[in-house]
Amino acid sequence: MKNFERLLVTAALPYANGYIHLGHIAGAYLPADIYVRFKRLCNEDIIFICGSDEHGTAIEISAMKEKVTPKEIIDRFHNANKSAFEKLGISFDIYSRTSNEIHHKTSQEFFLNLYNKNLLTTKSEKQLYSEKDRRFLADRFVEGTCPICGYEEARGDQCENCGSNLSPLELKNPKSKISGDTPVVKESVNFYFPLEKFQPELEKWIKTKKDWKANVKNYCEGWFKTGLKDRAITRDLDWGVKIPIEGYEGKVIYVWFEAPIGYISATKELFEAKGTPDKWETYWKDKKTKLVHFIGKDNIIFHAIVFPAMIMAHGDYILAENVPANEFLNLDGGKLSKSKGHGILVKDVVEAYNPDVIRYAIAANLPENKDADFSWEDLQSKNNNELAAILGNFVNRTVVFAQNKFGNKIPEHKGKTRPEVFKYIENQKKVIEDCLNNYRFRDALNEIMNIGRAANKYFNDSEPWKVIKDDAEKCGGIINDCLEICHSLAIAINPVLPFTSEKILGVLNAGKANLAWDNIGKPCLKPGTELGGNAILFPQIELSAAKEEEAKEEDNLITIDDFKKVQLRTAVVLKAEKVEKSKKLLKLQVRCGGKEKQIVAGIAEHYTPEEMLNRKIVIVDNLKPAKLMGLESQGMLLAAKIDGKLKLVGIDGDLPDGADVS
Ligand code: B3M
Ligand code: ZN
Repeated sequence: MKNFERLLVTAALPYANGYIHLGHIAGAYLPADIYVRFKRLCNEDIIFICGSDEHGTAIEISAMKEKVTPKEIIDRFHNANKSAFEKLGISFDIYSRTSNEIHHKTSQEFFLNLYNKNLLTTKSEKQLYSEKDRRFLADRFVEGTCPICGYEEARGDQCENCGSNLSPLELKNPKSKISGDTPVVKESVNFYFPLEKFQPELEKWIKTKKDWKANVKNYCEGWFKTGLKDRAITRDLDWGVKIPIEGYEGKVIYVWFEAPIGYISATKELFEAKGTPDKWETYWKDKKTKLVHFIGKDNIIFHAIVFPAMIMAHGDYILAENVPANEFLNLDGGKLSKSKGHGILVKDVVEAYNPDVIRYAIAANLPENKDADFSWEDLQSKNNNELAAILGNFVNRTVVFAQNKFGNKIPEHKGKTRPEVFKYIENQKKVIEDCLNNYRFRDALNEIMNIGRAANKYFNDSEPWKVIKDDAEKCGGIINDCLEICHSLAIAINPVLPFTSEKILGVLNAGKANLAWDNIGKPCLKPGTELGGNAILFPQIELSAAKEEEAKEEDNLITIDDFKKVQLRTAVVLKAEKVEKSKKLLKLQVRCGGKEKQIVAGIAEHYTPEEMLNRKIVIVDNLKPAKLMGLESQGMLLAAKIDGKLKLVGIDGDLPDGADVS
């Protein structure tokens, strides 16, 4: 076994082009977080790096579709994802972004390093170029007629009608998706990374990795068998890291070449913020650093083959010690993952559930060796039958007993020795360590819960409710034991359930002074300490609530008849005023056909009364009246919301009020 002095843990950089969902969490972020939190408890020197991957065609395409800048897209998703991770307790030391200048600079330096060593080759290829857009058009920026089936809206890379793989040059009547311009064929030169040349070195390196997971090793061996091919590492695109060489204007470094360099840039940024800007080098250059990449299986090729080859080519940086990639988590048999529904997005789920319950349900079901399934029913049953029944129950019964019989204080432990269960816990500590060190997080969690099971058994077997009747001192010893076990549990579960760990420490009034992995199984509490309030750690989750989440996903399609129940009409605003003592509400008087009605709407932070006056809006006319701040509202107006900004739904052209909208 090699001895390491510090750890550098990375988790795949999510594209800032969509919201992260539970599948991502199971693939990389939760296992990484459990690992990192465990190592922190062991007092190891460790940093945890992540951030948004903000380049690539997908982002440019999204921007084009929404008619906004790529910057708007990445800002939206970067912020949303950063906050979703935080709410789920994923404890990155930094969540950086690849649009940061430091990343552009670091990637360009990396690129130049290889270029100056004459490692990069170039190839000239015919590509479509639009004079009007003044740029080469990447596959997905071209549309035209499929040469196979005649479908007129075939994409540059694929025909969605007949499924054929295409190249933009094969399309008939190609058109730029940006401007509609007809492109011409031009030669374009791009850089290639000599991956083929690195195959022997890579194979040798991976052979030494005896402890890599089989799924990762097999995957790499598959690639070696086919033989690695050189890869284009630049693209004719606008959005991305510019090629730092004259004559290559209008091209960028391929996103998959620069994204992993993002781990290095983010480390630089982290230490710059800490005021020790040179320290990043120890983490990336000293052989005593253990580098671990947590990723989902679709990223294996880049983290176990391409990035290591880039590092070999560069020469100054350390190689990964492990790449513990997970398989996929199927969300409700694939149903949820396919729907774009909100049910599985982290940002939504953390609003609906205790984040630790989500963490538990996923950790207990991690797709470590094969794909796994997640369902709301499972989450509910894990909460009620495991978290509440084992962990919550033990803490609760112990604390309630101390409250009722020992004046809410930690009773003294007068006996000389501790019962057997403490030996068991000390041993469990080693068992759990072994699982965690070997990236077996499901097993680790099960062993952690076994401490909870043993704890309940100890409580039952010792029968404190009987002992109290004739030996208060002995009973005090038992409850002291149980409170100490609560403390051990708070430490052992901390990597998986950090919020709950903190709550238990609060109940014990123990503070964080003894929150160290080594204290599992060791008495740490001070007798006489008043206990904090008793907490129900895991309130029951009703099946119906879990089911409803599911139902929302399944039933988000409505029939035309459902829709027809809603009477949408145009209306004109005759009067608008602020509602006293409310930041959000405006009181509107509107005319809708022959009638006038009052609508109280939550738009005051987005529109002033003056802006509303005489405006044509769309309202739900047949809404049951409701009272808001004591004012009757006889309808609702339609507005669209994104990122907290609200815009009224408008009307195209000149329609009178009272018109039906359908
Ligand atoms: N953004 C792909 C993904 O989110 C990519 C990972 C980059 S890690 C350097 O699956
Ligand atoms: Zn076709």
